[in-house]
Amino acid sequence: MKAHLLIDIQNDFMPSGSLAVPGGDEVIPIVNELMPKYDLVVATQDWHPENHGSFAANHPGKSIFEQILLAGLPQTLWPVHCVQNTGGALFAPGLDTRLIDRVFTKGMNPQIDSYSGLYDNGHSASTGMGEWLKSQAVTELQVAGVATDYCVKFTVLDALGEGFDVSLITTACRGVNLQAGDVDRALEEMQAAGCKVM
Ligand code: VGL
Ligand code: ZN
Repeated sequence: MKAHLLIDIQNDFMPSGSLAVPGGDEVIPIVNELMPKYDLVVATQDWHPENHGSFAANHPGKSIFEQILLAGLPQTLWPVHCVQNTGGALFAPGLDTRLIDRVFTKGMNPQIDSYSGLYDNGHSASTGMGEWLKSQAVTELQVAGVATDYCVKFTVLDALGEGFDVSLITTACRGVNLQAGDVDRALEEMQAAGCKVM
């Protein structure tokens, strides 16, 4: 079975959102057209409590994009984004959510971020996605969404680690590029780990 994996196609990652990914909205028409071609469509949703430790606003004196240690792990500080039950956390308008079979939320623990759709950044808790995909006999994943250099990359690396055959649909991914070249380096890292780049 082959699944389409849609990463964080949410308002706050669209060009007008609080953690805007340039061109993030351009992936929507592409994935809408692709979704019907898969046995299953699975989406992730970044879903943070207001007090989440990845928000610069929760660390007085710290700035957005600064690096800190959060419960012992390196953490980039982000603008407040994808807060549970706010508009910013909703799937972006135009995404045909009727074709999504399952949604996995991530990033609920205030003490640890979760870029990957499968595990938190410390690999201490599973979202259940990998287990569920295996229960559905899925062996092949084709990944699209945002951001290429964060949540897409870590989802791909974890999925490869779980033994899935993973391809990245690069035309349907957009990245943050906080530092010039981050997206290119992320693509190289994913390929080196065994991901096919389409
Ligand atoms: C993401 C930063 C913080 C992403 C989520 O979806 O790539 N990036 N939270
Ligand atoms: Zn987040």
